[in-house]
Amino acid sequence: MDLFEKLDKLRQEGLKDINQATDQKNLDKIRVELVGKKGQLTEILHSMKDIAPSERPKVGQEVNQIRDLFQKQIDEAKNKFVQALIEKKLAEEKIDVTLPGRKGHLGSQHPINIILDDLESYFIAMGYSVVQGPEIETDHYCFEMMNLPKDHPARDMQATFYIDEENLLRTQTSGDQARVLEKHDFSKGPLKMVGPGKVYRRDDDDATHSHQFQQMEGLVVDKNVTMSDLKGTLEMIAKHMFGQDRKTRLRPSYFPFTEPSVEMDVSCFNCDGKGCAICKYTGWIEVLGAGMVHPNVLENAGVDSSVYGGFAFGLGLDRFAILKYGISDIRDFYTNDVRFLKQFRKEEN
Ligand code: FA5
Repeated sequence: MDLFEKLDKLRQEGLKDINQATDQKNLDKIRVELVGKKGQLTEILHSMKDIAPSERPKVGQEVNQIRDLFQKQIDEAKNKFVQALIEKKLAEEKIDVTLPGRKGHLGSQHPINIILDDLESYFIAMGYSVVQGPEIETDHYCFEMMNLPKDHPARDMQATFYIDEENLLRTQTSGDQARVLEKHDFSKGPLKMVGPGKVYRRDDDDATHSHQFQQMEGLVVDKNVTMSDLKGTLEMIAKHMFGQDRKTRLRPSYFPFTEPSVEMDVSCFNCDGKGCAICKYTGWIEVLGAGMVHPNVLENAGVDSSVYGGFAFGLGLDRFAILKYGISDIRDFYTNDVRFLKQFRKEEN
């Protein structure tokens, strides 16, 4: 068989092979065999040295034509495979837009966070700023700056988790008072802040006591702040939170950082003041401590107590939540029972 017959045979068989390719991989194999570097066409080109020089241009031309033909057929076959693959994918991944969508389940906000957000917005609207102090607090800010030197008997009022001599888990958010008082520039206006956060005490847990709970500190310092400003503020908070009908009372109390000091009680949600196990048969639940800022607290922070005075309060967010939602055990806030939390879920659409 001469070279032209060989080329003719290769053209026919090559075209047949390309037409019969089963998939892209198979087609690629055929391409390598026909037009690849070590393919049959290249082999024929190498054998040109054995033929008469006058024949060589003709053979070369023929080889080029066959290569172009193969390449064109291979490209067409490849396009067909790609097209078929796209169609298969489109058919498989078809979306039925008439199917109903999947329902997203909403989580619920923790009741204490609901109260916290509500109170924060309330105070912000009255021009207070919101500060956040550290949960691991120093003895210096938690007690000493608050007029509670070491060995002061009133330290027993708040059983403390000490980390070492100087560091402790804060028992109250009152340290925030000292921190902001130190920094406040009174030439720019009065100081009005609230400081919410977690606090810790070595208290025995019961229906209204937890060893970890949340407080919101409040502090207002300016010239001419009076006890009636404090009373008005506390009454407004209570009415805002519990409605007009809930009874409240202020009792004289003692805190080293305020003078005079008071505590506010709200009538028990469970017995409406008659007395029950939740309110320990008093008819009242204590929600906050407050008073007029002690001059020593101002002086300790470098504020002139002969010019400035103010009021402060520390309210128990857990107690607020107990009274607002009628919850009979504070421990429900910390056990993370989903059935309990679900009750505070906003309506799902
Ligand atoms: C204080 O912690 C003062 N720092 C409050 C204060 C601030 C007074 C500024 C004056 C000026 P007391 O220990 O009473 O005070 O706690 C304040 C509130 O935290 C209580 O009224 C109560 O609502 C809440 N509370 C106290 N102990 C617990 C507890 N173990 N579990 C849950 N809530 C508690």
